[in-house]
Amino acid sequence: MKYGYFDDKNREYVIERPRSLTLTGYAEFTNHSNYEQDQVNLQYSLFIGRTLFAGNRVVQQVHGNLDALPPEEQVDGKIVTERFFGLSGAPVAAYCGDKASFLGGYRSYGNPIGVERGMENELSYNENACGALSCVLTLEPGESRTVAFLLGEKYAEEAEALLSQYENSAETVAQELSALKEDWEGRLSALQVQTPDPAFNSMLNTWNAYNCYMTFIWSRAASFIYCGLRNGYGYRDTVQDIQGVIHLVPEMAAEKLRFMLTAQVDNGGGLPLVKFTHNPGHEDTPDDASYVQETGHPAYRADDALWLFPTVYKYLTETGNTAFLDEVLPFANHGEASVYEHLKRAIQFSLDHLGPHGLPAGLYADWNDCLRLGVQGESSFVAMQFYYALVIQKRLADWKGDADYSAALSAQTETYSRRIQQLCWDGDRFIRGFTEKGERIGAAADPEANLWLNPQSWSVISTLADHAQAERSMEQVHARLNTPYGAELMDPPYHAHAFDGALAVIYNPGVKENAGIFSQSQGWLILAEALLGHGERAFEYFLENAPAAQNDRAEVRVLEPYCYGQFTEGRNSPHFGRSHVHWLTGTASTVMVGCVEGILGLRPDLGGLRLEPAVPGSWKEFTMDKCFRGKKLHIRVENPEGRQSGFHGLWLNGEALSAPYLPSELLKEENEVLLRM
Ligand code: IFM
Repeated sequence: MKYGYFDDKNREYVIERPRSLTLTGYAEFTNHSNYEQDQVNLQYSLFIGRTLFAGNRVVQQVHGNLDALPPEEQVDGKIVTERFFGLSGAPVAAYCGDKASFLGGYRSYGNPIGVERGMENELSYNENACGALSCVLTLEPGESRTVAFLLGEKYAEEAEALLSQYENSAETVAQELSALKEDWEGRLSALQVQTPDPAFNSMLNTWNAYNCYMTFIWSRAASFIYCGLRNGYGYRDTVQDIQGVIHLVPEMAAEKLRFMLTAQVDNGGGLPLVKFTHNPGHEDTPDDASYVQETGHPAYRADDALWLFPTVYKYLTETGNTAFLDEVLPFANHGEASVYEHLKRAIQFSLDHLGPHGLPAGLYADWNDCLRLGVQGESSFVAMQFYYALVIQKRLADWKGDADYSAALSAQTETYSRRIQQLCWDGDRFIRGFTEKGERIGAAADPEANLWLNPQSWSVISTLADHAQAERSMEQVHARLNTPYGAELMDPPYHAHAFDGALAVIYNPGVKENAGIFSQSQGWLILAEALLGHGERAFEYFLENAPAAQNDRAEVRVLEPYCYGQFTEGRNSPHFGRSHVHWLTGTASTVMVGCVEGILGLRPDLGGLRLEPAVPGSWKEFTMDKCFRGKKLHIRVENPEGRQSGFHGLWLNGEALSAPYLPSELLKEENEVLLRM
């Protein structure tokens, strides 16, 4: 008997008889809403759950035995919660509420018995729960039907109401999907670019931006593979993560920035850990034993508050909202001050904690968690951050007309520039710092870890390095640290010559801080090369590490092809190129900044927007649609001679400007900008 035929024109098999299809939807419930409890306290979390069937849904009750409590009453802070997995648009034919019954013994998600042989309406009581529902649809030839599976945490009445909204699911689902798409397009629309490189476009327009939203919301504070559930936000991580979304949602970024400013102690230092229950004005600090005991953080970290400078500056220059500097915000412990004063105190904090060479003292650690130079140790990375803080603060002081302070900052900038240069330049590289015993770390003669990435890129970002130093040290980076998967954090890895605080030695060589390719640093590298006008190098560093550019070696990288990971295993690992710790990584924001400010050259300052792209010579033309201070910019960049950087001409709405700079007062609501390189 013939049931159909092959349609040559449309290249498809056309079935001519009705077909019955069984559709099965499946979702797993956690036992407990606190996933740590769920993982490690099974003697409790397994025995509070059960599932039941309610016509069109499997309901999981957590603490279901408390259903006799009068409203508003709790036992040990607990009440019944209900999650559901429901079906709308077709009657349920069979269900299952027990994960083990659904999968079947010695089976996996690839061949669940509940799909292969059908479900037998089992429920769970003290087992791992799931929601599985099937329906049988009979379709005439050419007919299509849509049903919706819904997952939620709602009590019966609301769950019913929600499910009933999807009875005619095709239309509702299409509407919701398009609303969701619109919502995301809105969040991503403040910067959209079209360059000749599809991986760059995909990362910058969508996936890197999405990754930045994730880190912005969660910082690095909730992950199965990143510390589990932490008890608060890391200061430096969170302040850095804000940078990734400032160009997209500046006001949302400002809210978080305010929050982080209120986590600054009145001595200017940042609280290493900002509790989820943070109560500005009333917090203990690392000077109090209670804080140390509660958070596990024994001391201030030298770099925490210094991250405020680039982040606040990015917000001010992106928005032009310099009134932000005058907003008064509380300190974490007591007192309050303007944002400008908060920044002054951050500088003072570093000045109050200088080490024996007169550089900011390491305190507990710098950006590198595995580098303990000691309380009196001195990190060149922090010294450069401090120098950059002075440079930024001077720009702000000049903007505010704070002449005496500006003069003091000028003098300090000179002093620290000279000091860092004298102490940290080692002929062809900047060293990594000094331990409190006075050992120099990262010098050319060291047997291990004699070249470090971050001091080289930060010497450029901070504007400390002179041109010759920048060229020389960045060349060293390329020659010694770069690999097809990105640049290693240092080389050679620690093994037999680690000093006392070189905690990186605990890791296998080529892994994490022990000469892994620490992807966050790749963002600074992209930025540094772009600031030097080296478009080819900046882009090479982008491509090496960009998820979207790894599809032809996905089996090596392993991580999802759309999100950044914390690190990639380096040359010293047998799994060179394999990446780890996805989503919650500072890489998202540093690479975003490296691409936006670096490669695309969109560099706002207090008066307007500088346009200084640093791109591969093969990019002959590209466009950028950007919202800037409420105005729309349609920027076309032409690069007929295939340059990596440099300025030939700029036209704003047809008028020629003399520099690659758009003063904000010249901008209209909509602007056509042509930049010729
Ligand atoms: O800077 C740190 C960060 O705070 C936590 N993850 C690792 C980074 C580098 O050590």
